[in-house]
Amino acid sequence: MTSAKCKMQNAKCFIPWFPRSIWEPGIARFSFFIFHFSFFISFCLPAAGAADPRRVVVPFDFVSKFDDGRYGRMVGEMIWKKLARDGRFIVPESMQEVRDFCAARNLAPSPETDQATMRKIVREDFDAQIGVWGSIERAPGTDEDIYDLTIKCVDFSDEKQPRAIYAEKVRAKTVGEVPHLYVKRMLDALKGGKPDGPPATDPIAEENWKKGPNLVAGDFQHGADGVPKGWADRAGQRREPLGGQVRWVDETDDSKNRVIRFVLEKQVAETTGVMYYSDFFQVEEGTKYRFQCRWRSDGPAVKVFIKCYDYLPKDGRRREVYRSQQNLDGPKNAWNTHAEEFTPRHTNYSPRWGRVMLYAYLKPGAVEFDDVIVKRLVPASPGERAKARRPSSESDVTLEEMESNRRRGVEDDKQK
Ligand SMILES: [Ca+2]
Repeated sequence: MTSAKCKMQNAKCFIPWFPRSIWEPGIARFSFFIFHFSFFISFCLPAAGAADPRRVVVPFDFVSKFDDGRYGRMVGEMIWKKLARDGRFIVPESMQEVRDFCAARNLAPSPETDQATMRKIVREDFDAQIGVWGSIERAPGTDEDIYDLTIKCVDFSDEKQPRAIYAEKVRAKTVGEVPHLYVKRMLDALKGGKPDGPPATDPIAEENWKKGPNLVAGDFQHGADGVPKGWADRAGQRREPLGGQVRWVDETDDSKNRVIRFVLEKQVAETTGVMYYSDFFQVEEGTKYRFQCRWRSDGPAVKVFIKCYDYLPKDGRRREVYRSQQNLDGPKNAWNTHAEEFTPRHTNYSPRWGRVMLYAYLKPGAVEFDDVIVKRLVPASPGERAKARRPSSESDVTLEEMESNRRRGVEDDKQK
């Protein structure tokens, strides 16, 4: 009913570069697309929005300079098709219409496009909430089937705090990985609200994620003597007491919420960076875990390491034998959620304890962390449990690699 009214109104509003198909049946959805420059129908927007609660997603052609955009258009087309078929979101009527509209307005989203510009394109030009864009380029100096892929999927619904739904920058080893791995993950994140990591296909794992205990005290709400429960009382390369580089404070815009704030001076940002450890928690080799946290940065690059340790009697101490390095990517000055799975393994040792290391570096500024979660998803297979210390062919981390990782330590982390 409302949509019929809108369609009628839209029909009066002649927009020369739109093909006829946008007024065809079943496309009340497309009326979203042209609201913003149809002045006299603006009263339809809230009504139509209420009638269809689905969010509007605009996929853009990916940039592909190496073949003049051909492959990039294929990726855009593929994403559009998958979204259209899924039906959970409103999408433009076709990629051709996205293309025509972009061409008419000189819009060219690329991974380099800054957040404010993307927000304007998605919110104002397209009157949508979510944008998907990126690039795909043949990897330099490699054979033809290897591609550098960047995917960005951001929800701009909240004017002030865009939410990164998915961000990936990877080298795809085969062209098949693009649709089957990365685009699939992006779509799963979009549908399930899970920002990163593999799709939620394992019901037991998801049940464990929902109901299992958090292995870290990650909300930073409680503590004593200026130290949050479950976290170290010192921080940074020099293990200084909290209150300097790392502070346990109220969130700036929410005095009821406690967070961890890193404050990085230029000199520190460009050298050691700042790190902060959780307490140890028990892990079991071969068990799959999921890490998740919320974070916000106004400049520094952010990483998280989940380091796992074995106990070496001859050294009389714990030794790091596994680490999951997670690179957090998302818009600046906005709360982002990062989630990623990891499975501690080692060829010769048995990871028994883990701890989370929050880390920021590269540029000066402030980073906040909150709601850190580590949960057990899938237990180790019986075979893996029996492994003890016998070499495992499943492990892809050698002792030598772990050793060199350990030696390189933070030096490694500084180089993006
Ligand atoms: Ca909190």
